[in-house]
Amino acid sequence: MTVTSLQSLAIFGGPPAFAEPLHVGRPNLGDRERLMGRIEDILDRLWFTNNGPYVQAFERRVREYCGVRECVATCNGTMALELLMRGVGMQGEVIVPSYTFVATAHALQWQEIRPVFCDVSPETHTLDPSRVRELITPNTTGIVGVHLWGQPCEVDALEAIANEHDLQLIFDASHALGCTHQGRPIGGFGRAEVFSFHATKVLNTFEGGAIVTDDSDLAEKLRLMRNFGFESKDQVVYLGSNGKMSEISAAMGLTGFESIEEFTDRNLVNFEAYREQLESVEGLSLLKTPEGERGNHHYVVVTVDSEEAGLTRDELVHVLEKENVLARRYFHPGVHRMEPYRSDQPMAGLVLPVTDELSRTVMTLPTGQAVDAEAISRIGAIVKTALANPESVRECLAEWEG
Ligand code: T4K
Repeated sequence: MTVTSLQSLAIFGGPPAFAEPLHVGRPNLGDRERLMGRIEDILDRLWFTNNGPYVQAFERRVREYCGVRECVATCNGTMALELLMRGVGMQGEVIVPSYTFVATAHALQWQEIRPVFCDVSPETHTLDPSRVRELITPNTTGIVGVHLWGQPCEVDALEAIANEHDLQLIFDASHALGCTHQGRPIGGFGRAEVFSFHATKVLNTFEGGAIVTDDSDLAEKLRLMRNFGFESKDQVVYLGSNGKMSEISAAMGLTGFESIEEFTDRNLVNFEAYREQLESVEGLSLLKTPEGERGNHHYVVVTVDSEEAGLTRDELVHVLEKENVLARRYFHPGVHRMEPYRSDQPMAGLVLPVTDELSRTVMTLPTGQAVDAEAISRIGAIVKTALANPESVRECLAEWEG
């Protein structure tokens, strides 16, 4: 059902524009038959995990794709971050953005390393290097840059700061497979980078992650740490955990890689369709990939200026939810406002004005294979209809809440 008038909006009792929910983060699926063939093969071989042939092939594929020497595949992105942070010797304090998924900070805190929250730039939503400098103390051992939304963060400036102060620099590239910085694939920057292959990511292994690096000694250590520290049968030479990727996950990843261009092309087409719908709407701005960089457009990120638009981000999200468009308020309310950070660091917000503003004003819209131009045009019509009548919409939402 296409929304054409105020009264046809679902908040006023019209039928939802979509019969089924449209999610942010619907998994991308490659060729189902090839996946099933690989799963049959895994079942026939009775080799399910512990560095099997599919995991090794997946690691090779990631290495080629990112142009790096080493890839250590893991059971998820959070475990990859934890292993890497420990592997490079982070301790004491580490500087991270608060405007990220909570796992970036949890991976530090889990190991009793204090995340020191740094503000981001309003243009890119990634770490503001000038703010990073201000937060360095004698206890600082590292910096975690996040390529949020698949937008490369300010890699060169962060590298300069890390070199100057002798700090470990790693990147949380969970969103950034397929992105480039100055023509070089994300994956080869800093000491190492981490990808997430969670179901909601551009390429997924159901659950999964990987650490990529050019440092072979570090990779060797991480491989031991990923497998309880086993060097060979019965020989444990290191403190380790269980961070291994399973064969079925790797099969999913290999299958996804065969369609990766299709996934990113579709995201780009969707992004352009959203741009056509929303770019000229007063009070809305779409985050664009910086000039000269390549993004994967896996997240469609819209900032809502309520003064200009007439409705707040939260009001617009409610309108969309009633239409079965499940826009997300990533990354609300900012990690520093979540436990345990809210209690441990109650003053952190004082130096995070941009983070607070973004977490109040940003929403992400559905994209990926589950969305097409027709769906986006319907979403555009909902947004424009609601924003053309902000007072009536607000009154109606107040009634829903009442
Ligand atoms: N660093 C960053 C910057 C990250 O964004 C993440 C993860 C990590 C580190 C850690 O990586 P992992 O350890 O997760 O590999 C989701 C994901 O669970 C999380 O992986 C992701 N970031 C984050 C941005 O999004 P939630 O709590 O929003 O997930 P959930 O369950 O609400 O799912 C999101 C949407 O996706 C839902 O609307 C429904 C849809 N969905 C989800 C799943 C799991 C599906 O349609 N099918 C599915 O199978 O965190």
